[in-house]
Order: sequence, then structure tokens, then C-alpha cells
Amino acid sequence: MAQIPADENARFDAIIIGAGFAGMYMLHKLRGMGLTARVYETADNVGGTWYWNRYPGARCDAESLAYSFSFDEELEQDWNWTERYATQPEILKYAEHVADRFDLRRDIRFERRVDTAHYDESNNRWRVTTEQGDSASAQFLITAIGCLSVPALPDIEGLDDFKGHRYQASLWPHEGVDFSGQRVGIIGTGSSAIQAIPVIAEQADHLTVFQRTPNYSVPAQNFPLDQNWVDAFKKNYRGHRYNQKHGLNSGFGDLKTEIAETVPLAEVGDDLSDAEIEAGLEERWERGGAYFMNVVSDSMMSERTNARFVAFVHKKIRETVNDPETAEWLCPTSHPIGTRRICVDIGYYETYNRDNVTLRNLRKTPIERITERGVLLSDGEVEIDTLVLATGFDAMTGPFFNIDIRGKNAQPLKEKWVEGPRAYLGLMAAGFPNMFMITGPGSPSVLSNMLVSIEQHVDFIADCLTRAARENATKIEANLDSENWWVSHVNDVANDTLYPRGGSWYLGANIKGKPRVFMPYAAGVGAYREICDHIAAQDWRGFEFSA
Ligand code: N01
Repeated sequence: MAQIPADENARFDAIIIGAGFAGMYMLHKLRGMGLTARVYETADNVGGTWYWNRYPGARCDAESLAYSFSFDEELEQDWNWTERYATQPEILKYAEHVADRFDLRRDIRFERRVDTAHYDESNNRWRVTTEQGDSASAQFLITAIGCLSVPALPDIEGLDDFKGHRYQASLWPHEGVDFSGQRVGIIGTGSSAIQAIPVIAEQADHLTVFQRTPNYSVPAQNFPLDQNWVDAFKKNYRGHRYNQKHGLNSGFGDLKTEIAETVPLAEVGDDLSDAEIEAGLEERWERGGAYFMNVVSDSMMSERTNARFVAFVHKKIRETVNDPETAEWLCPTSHPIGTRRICVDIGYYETYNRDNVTLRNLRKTPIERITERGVLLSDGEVEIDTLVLATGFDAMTGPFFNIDIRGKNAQPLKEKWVEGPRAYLGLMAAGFPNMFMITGPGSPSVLSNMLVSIEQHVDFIADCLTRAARENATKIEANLDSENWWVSHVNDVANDTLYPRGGSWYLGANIKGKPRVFMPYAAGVGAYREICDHIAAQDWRGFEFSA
């Protein structure tokens, strides 16, 4: 492919950073409004998270008919998902289809990493440069950079000494990896590892899982989709979409049952007897998927209710895993269930019954260092040929800090956010006029079905730009008081839940030195949408428009 020359002093109405689902829909939307836009994307293709995360077993934990765009009814009807939970290759194909169908590629510059984005007060424009030499300006800057796009390497001595093959889940080689005949070690037991472990175990000679903190996982109960069921579902797609967007279920829907919203058994778990709650949990376990947590509405609020969920999952683990010591090690005890992203698996716990899989408990025998031959634990060395790191991300703020973003008075965003992210509605930071963040910190984002949240933000931004154009306003800025109100509201909501007790990446707890601030908005996509709609209806309260 011929190298496209770098942009030199190119001017656009908007520059969008990132060509994942957020960047693609934003571009499509802006074009529809008659605006010019340039998208810069680091990868050589669209897809964002689904471009990079190609590790074995990678799939979405939201159901395929819900994890898809709703903005175009023909697209919705034409595209056929094959499984309840789509695989990474299928989702990437879908992203490519969207790019081609809406002719998006002509405005996307691939293999361009944005390194600076500076607001110029003298002309009210953003100047953006890339590492590859582009320099362009736009009235609006829109970040579509994802929440989990900066991989975190573990802080383990000797990582580079290892002489075997080393792979990172979120930067997986495109040609795939053949584990046949290999002794494989994997560090990490988050969502990525829990999806990868059963698949690697099937291929490898031996797999050793190095686990520091066990996670709760529920079965996906995945299956191929039945065309008659899909046809019936698609007949009422609008109704299902409405429920995803407005319901309590974080936009995931509950597609298998055709009730697009999970109806809790009771408002409060305490109202249920042990037998009733057990029956509800059993039913959700069999149904599969992350809405397991929604059997009752207070699973993330009440310690007692949450503890009953924990006991249920512990029982399931002990029933599934044959070796009692391995089963105990797999039972999470350090955090309430759901306070770290619950994992959705295909045969995860069953994998530990295989003869070729060993679980090492790093709480008992910590990693001392990586050696040339493998992993040195406090009780000896585990020799391996291949090391897989599934050690997570510098979530939510990491992608912003990878770019030198400066607002008014050349203030770096990194400086404004030194004690944690601050943004009005998770969309716009005071002091950074005309810059919008799709699924930024302070919005439901990672606690929701991302496609639902992306569409809501893109539509909101588009409406805000329309409002500005109608009044001939060229500058939109979040009001500082409104931002402060929103940030404290986000904290208050989180503090009413058990989330802050998870010690998770939601809080920045997985990154040394990162401030502990609960970053996503925990009240759900329905409540958040209502607030946004209300603010827009009040002539965009908290947003200042000027010429
Ligand atoms: O990362 P994680 P992930 N020594 O941060 C361990 C989304 N996602 O990539 O907990 C030993 O969850 C760490 O241990 P500990 C989803 O939102 C979605 O798996 O720090 N271990 C932990 O076990 C998810 O939540 C899908 O003690 C070390 C693991 O590495 C998010 O991405 C699929 C270590 C990191 O787990 C992140 O998931 C996959 C060390 N030094 C991911 N450092 C879908 O299905 C870290 N660890 C859509």
C-alpha cells in the first residue's frame, strides 16, 4: 500500500483521534451534518480494541445482537452474527464492514499516532500533530481513544531476561501463535486470561497459570444463534434497543430470553429467603452472562446480599474443580463480587481439571523474578517455553496521558488531572474548549455496553455542535462549577456502592502511583442518559457557548 503523505497545515471542522467504533460513528455523524473531519488512527485498520486484542479465545462479554450499532436500521437487519457472544475476528469483520459500508476510510489516516493536541486561544482551534509528521488544525477535537487501550506491563524484575517467546494479550501477533508442544506460563487472571486459558490449555503441552488475585467468573453459556430466533428478535429490534438504552442493565440487554431487560427478582436481596435467592442465582448461572449480578437490584449496594452471591459462586467453583486446594485458590475472597469486572467464561473452571494445567498461587509463593528459562517463585523455578502476559491496562486516563494534550493557557491535561480525572459528564474538561471525550472518565463507559455508551455520546456531541452552530457560537466550554458538581456526584454514586472496595483498575489501583479515584459513573446508562437529556433540554446547562 502506497504511503499517504502527511497532512501539512490541513484544516478541518473536527479532528477525531481513534478509528474504533467511537471514532467511526463520530466521523459518520459529522459527515451527515456537513462537517469536515479527519481521523488519525495508530493501527493500519479500523476496530480499536478489537484490532489489538487478538489473544486466543477473545470475545465480547456483551451479546452480539446488543454489542452492535443501532444508528442504521438497514445495517442492523443486514448483518448476521453467528454466536451469542461474538469472537474477536467476527467483531473486527463487523467493524471493517461498517467502515466500507459508510465509506469511512477516505477520511481516516492509518498508522498515525497523535502525539500532541494543543488548543490555540488566538484562533480558537486545536492543532494536532502525529509522530509520522502530520500537522492539522480543527475547531473541534474529539477523542475516541478507548478506555483500555494502553497495556500495562507487570512490575516484575527480569522480564527482558526471558529467552523464550513472550506475548502480551492486548498486543497479540496477527498471524496467531501455535502453542503445540510448548510449556506455557500465563501471568494474570483477569477477563483476558480467563478467556485465553481454556483455549491455550487445549493446545499447549503444559500450561501454568500464575495467579495473584482470583476473579469471579460466570459461564457465558455461549451457543450458535438460531436463524429463526434472530429473525424474530430483529422484528422488534427497536424495542430491544430502547431497553438497552434506557434500562437498568447497563445496556447489555438480556437477549437469550427475548425479555430485553432483566427483571430483578426483588428490589432488595434481604427480602428473599436463602432458597429464593439460590434459585434465582441458579437460573441466571444456567442462562449465562454478566447479568448474573442483576438477580436483585442491590447486589452492588448491600454487603449481605453481595456475600450471598459470593457464597454461591464459591460453591460452584468447589463443585466444578476436582482438586480441593486448587478450588480454594480459585475462590476470590479479597473483594466483593462485581467490584472488579465480572468475567464471562467458556469452560474456565473446568480447565483446572485437565492434567496439563497447573495453578500457582502467587499469594503463597510470589514471583521473585523472571529468568532466562521461566518464572522464579519463592519455592523454585517453573521452566517454560512461552510466557503470556495478561496483565491489564492503564485504564481510562492512560490513553489521554499518552498524548500531550494542552488546553487554555497551555495547561496540560495531565496537570489538570494530577489527582484524578475531572470532566463534566465525563465528556468535556473545563479549560479545554471544543474538546469532547467519547466515553471519557466520569461517564458509564466501562461499566456499560460500550456500543450503547458510544452512540449516546456521539449523538450528544452532535446535538451540542448543532446547538452551537444555530447560535453562531464557535466555542463550547464546560463550566468549572458544573464540572465540580459532576465529579462529586460521580464519587457520591460510587461511594454508595461496593465498587470502591474492589481495588481494581476502575480505581487506578493496578498502576503504581496512580491516584485512587473511581473513574466510571456507576448509576447506569439509563440514569446517565436521562441526566444528559435533561441538561440538553435546559439549554445545555453547564456548557458555555460563545462566539
Ligand atoms: O486485565 P485485568 P484484563 N504479578 O486488569 C494480574 C476488559 N476486557 O486485560 O489482580 C502477577 O482485569 C492481575 O493480578 P492482580 C474488561 O473490562 C473485556 O484481563 O493485580 N499478576 C490480574 O489478574 C476487563 O476488566 C473483555 O493481583 C499480575 C491481571 O494481571 C479489562 O478489559 C475481555 C501482575 C490483570 O487483569 C481488563 O482485563 C478481556 C504482577 N506483577 C478484557 N500485574 C470482554 O469480554 C498484574 N497482574 C469484552
